[in-house]
Amino acid sequence: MTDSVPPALIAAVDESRQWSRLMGMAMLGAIPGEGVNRAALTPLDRQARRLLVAWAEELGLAVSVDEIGNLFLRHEGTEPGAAPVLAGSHMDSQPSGGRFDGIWGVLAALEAVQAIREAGLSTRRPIEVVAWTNEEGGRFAPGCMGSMAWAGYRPAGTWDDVTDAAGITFRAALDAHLEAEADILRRPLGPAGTPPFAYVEAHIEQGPRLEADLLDIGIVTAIQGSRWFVVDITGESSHAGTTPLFLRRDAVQDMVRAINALNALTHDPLDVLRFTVGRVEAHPNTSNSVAGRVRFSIDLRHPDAAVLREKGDAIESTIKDALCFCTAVVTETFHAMPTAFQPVVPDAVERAAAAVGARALRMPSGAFHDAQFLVPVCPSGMIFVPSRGGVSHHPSEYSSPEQLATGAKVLAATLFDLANREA
Ligand code: HGY
Ligand code: MN
Ligand code: MN
Repeated sequence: MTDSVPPALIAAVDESRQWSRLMGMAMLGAIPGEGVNRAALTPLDRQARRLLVAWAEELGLAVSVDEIGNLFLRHEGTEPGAAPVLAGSHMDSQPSGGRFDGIWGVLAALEAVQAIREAGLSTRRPIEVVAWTNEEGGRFAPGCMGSMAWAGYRPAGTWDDVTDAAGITFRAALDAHLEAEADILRRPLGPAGTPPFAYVEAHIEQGPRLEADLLDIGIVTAIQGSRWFVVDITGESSHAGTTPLFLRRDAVQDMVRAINALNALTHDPLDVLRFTVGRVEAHPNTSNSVAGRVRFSIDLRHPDAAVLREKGDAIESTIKDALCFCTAVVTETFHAMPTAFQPVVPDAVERAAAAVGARALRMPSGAFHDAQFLVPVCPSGMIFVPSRGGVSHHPSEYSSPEQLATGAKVLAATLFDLANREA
């Protein structure tokens, strides 16, 4: 243990308290296989937030919410006017998600602040635990709406007309959400004049690297870029039994042609480029009608901006050249270029991991995170803990209580370091 981190702080991180809070959250939206389905801006999401607020208020943290639903829990420093250190992640899950993606980062930040206070330590700077709205983008696409709006990357009203599967708009769901949380102090959207001193996000790795290399901590240095598209293919629905092929304008068959062409466009012998079609909706979606319309999603990722630009910009023409009988409209809904973290936070994480005695590795993130949108606002960074089998976005996602406690200790040491820094 180096002298930069008070032993009392590390000792105050409570593995079983953090684990039982996580398991309490996992009950809200529990699905078979120990998974979670807790979409953003739903009653389940609000129940989880109320549980978090209750724990925060027990601790004496000041709770506030902004106009896009980002939730903040503030630990006061000895210099209240000093730029705060932010730490957190997201509370919404994938529809067939796990118990740790996002929510652990929020609870680890709460655990770190609680450990600082229970160790009898103070910090110069305030520390604000944050839960960003709609990171996953499962119900309302794209993801990271809360952090993008807060950081000014996109205007807050950008997604008002986005609808979920039930046709509810993001605006309507957000208004209902803010109404339900009208008792919580409202705060302005954004850094409100003084940017945070730093932002640190703890998150499960969602990949196999740390487990395979028998490591405890990932010191995240960068996040690869992501581009999302929605493709609407329009043909004509007709009778499956009576319509001869030469008369058909079959949107499903043309979608297959388009996806085959996209597979060729995105083929990467190095297996670095990630191309995924995860969502397909056909209309009228019956077995005995030729599909007149299809909507499918594209998720494209790469760590090199030039590759992401080149391949992403070729998607629309590749699709249109592949169609035989239908027309297509291609809409880009998410555009996040590869992002590198400034050295301040990764360096602090590295020192904290050493102080805690954790085996750590500097590594990039294959998943996107809210942290990437904080980079233009303040020095940002992330802490990874191992994921069993590298599995995530699946009910069997798992990290052990010990692994998560080590992550919370490194987060606590990192926050204590940053929150006591001068400039
Ligand atoms: O999709 C992602 O990369 C993140 O896990 N939401
Ligand atoms: Mn996540
Ligand atoms: Mn996720």
